[in-house]
Amino acid sequence: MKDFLNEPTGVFPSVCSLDCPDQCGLLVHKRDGRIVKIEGDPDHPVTQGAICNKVRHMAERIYDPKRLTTPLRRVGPKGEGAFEPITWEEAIGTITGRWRELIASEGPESILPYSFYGNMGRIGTEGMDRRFFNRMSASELDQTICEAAGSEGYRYTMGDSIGTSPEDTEHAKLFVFWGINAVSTNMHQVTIAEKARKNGAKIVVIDVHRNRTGKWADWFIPLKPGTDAALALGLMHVLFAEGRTDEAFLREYTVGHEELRAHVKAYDPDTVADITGVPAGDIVRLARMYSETTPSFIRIGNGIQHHDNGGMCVRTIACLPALTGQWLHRGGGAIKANGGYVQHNSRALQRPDLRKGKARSVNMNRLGSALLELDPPIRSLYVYNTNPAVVAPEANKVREGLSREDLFTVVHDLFPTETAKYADIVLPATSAFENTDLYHSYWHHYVQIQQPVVAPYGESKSNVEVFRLLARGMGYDDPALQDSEADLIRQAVDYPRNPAYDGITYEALVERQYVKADVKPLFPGRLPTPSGKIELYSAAMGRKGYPPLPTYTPLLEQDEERWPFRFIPGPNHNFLNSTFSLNEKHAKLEKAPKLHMNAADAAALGIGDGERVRVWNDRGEAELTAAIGEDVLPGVVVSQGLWADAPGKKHTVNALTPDRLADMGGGAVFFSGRVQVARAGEAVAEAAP
Ligand SMILES: Nc1nc2c(c(=O)[nH]1)N[C@H]1C(S)=C(S)[C@@H](COP(=O)(O)OP(=O)(O)OC[C@H]3O[C@@H](n4cnc5c(=O)[nH]c(N)nc54)[C@H](O)[C@@H]3O)O[C@H]1N2
Ligand SMILES: Nc1nc2c(c(=O)[nH]1)N[C@H]1C(S)=C(S)[C@@H](COP(=O)(O)OP(=O)(O)OC[C@H]3O[C@@H](n4cnc5c(=O)[nH]c(N)nc54)[C@H](O)[C@@H]3O)O[C@H]1N2
Ligand code: SF4
Ligand SMILES: [Mo]
Repeated sequence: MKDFLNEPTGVFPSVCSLDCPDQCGLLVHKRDGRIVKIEGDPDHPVTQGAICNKVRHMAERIYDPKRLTTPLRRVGPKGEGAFEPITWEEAIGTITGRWRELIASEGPESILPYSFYGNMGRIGTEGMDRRFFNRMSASELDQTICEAAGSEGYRYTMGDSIGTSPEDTEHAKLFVFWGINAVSTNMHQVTIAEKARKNGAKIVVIDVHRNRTGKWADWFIPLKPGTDAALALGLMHVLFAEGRTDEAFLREYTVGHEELRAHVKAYDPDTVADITGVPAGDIVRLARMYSETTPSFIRIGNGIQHHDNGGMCVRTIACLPALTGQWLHRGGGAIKANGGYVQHNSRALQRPDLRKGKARSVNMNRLGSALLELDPPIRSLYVYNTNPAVVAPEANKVREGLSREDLFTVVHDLFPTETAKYADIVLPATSAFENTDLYHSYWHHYVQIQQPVVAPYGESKSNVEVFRLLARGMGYDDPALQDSEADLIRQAVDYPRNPAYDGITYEALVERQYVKADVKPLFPGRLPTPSGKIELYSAAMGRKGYPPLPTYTPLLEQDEERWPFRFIPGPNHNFLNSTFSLNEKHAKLEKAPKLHMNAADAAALGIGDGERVRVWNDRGEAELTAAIGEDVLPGVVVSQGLWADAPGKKHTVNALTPDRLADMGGGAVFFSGRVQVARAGEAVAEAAP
């Protein structure tokens, strides 16, 4: 290990820990033991020194006076946020004492870990924590909140989360950004597209909101939410009908093209225009542009999969590059996610062998229902790397569950989040810059390391360290539960089954900071699908009860009379999910939690730009600031950002989102709900149910 901590002043290489595909290389400037500046590392081969505004202001988060410094014990009612400091010894003693009692009286499945990727470091998010809860045989969390539906859908078509190499896309001549707000959420893909644009490439954006990415496009195509599969099938209709397909590619590398050819006859441009709201002429024009431009590249976003039909939608769009043989052209094809290439040795890291028997699995998107309804009940919740009171669907149900007096809740975080307010014990977490951890991106192919640049803030501890302490407190004497960070990284990257890890060792990472995984081009070659080819027809899907061919199914909520607006509560530019929502600098940059609506809808409701509006449905309500214009279609409202509530102001948009599950993967359907909108404070007669 390089000892950066011994040098109080200097510039040190780091990696961005946030849940963002770019996973930038960083340079951390330190003076007298304190971070004074963070910038991009020009030596990083993909991100090349450019970073986003939010991480340029990261030091303000690290030293935010609100940051937690000691363990805390709750002294007021749940949800109020009244705590007193305690020692680590007391905290670990209280937690392990309660857990021993629960295990003796109700069994280890009464305890549920709840986590996500607030820090993408693998040993802290899917390493020592998993070992600990496996050893305990606690209930398991099904981590479905982000990309589960789309990943399963993409896998039916392509076999795994594998796609085009991002650096290759600089050769593309057409970029289709489909349901991704890349200017905010994948800025280096935008940088690469800009480079290609200078060589004549065109940029198409297909979205329900003309946000920063839509405004940057050469051609912005707005459509009705949840209708993308129909649009993709309409494009396929035109490609087949006009003889614009690459027949040699279809024969060599796909299964089911004849079935698909017959199937898409039903999706003619007029039918698809009715479904999607995209004019028939535009559908034909886009199909022609797509077939006439090589290489063409589709960046498939997360937005489309957060719908009732999200899995099938991603599976359908993922079929498109095969129709024109784009996978054989450097820079052509698609990226949904590339995490499959750099999958580390998760068995060695997580040690499922420490578990006794099979545990019950709880879908993280249904946390409220799980806390209120599961039998036998969950008696203890341990939350880390996530903020479910704000980010999980049906927030009011989640908060009702978290309010249960008989639920023993522990939250490990850097900040007193909304979720932490419901905790019995709060533990202070180190920031990523205070830890050692292993990183790999779900977009580019580099594996990276973080070595501690600054000492732990206050008494804060890393996830790995806390689980080592909890293991000791529980009397678990398995040596794997005391492994060092370096041990854990060594075990994760020692993975002969994935040849991409050849030559990637702990020592190489320490020495070089960025090591490229040895990723081979997908074609020519065999895909990890059952047939080894792109599955336009998937027998595996048929066996699971899905239509084996790509198919459009409408969203479930259709009661337009009662709830006139489809509600799309997405992320924003200056936060990372709910991270930064408590940091003044970032909240100021974002100004206010907005609701974008069409001018015609606003006029009909007498709402003026900048006015506060109430947004509600059967699940709950939120108060936002109206942003009126032509950036969304009539009948659609879009909010941006997962804000914390302010005194007297309900900003939690997930109070309105459904906790039903998507068609695949147990995924979330954040964007498939409906709402009503009115000026805040104005009484509105609701239509009878
Ligand atoms: N600045 C910033 N960057 C982030 C994040 C953040 O919060 N802020 N979050 C990170 C995480 S965890 C993730 S998963 C990614 C998410 O980032 P993206 O992949 O960009 O996904 P979203 O922003 O959720 O949605 C993308 C777009 O889908 C659109 N959309 C919604 N419904 C539909 C639809 O039915 N059809 C179409 N075509 N478009 C639709 C939305 O308007 C939005 O513009 O970003 C990561 N990066
Ligand atoms: N309405 C709506 N809801 C959404 C989405 C949406 O688009 N719309 N997006 C969804 C998606 S794609 C995702 S991925 C989820 C993400 O939701 P979360 O995973 O909850 O992400 P964050 O809100 O960033 O919260 C991460 C928390 O982890 C903490 N943290 C950071 N580093 C560490 C660490 O090292 N240790 C510990 N113990 N804690 C740490 C941070 O301080 C922060 O409070 O949200 C989902 N929710
Ligand atoms: S949030 Fe994304 S773009 Fe910003 S520094 Fe981190 S990896 Fe780079
Ligand atoms: Mo996500």
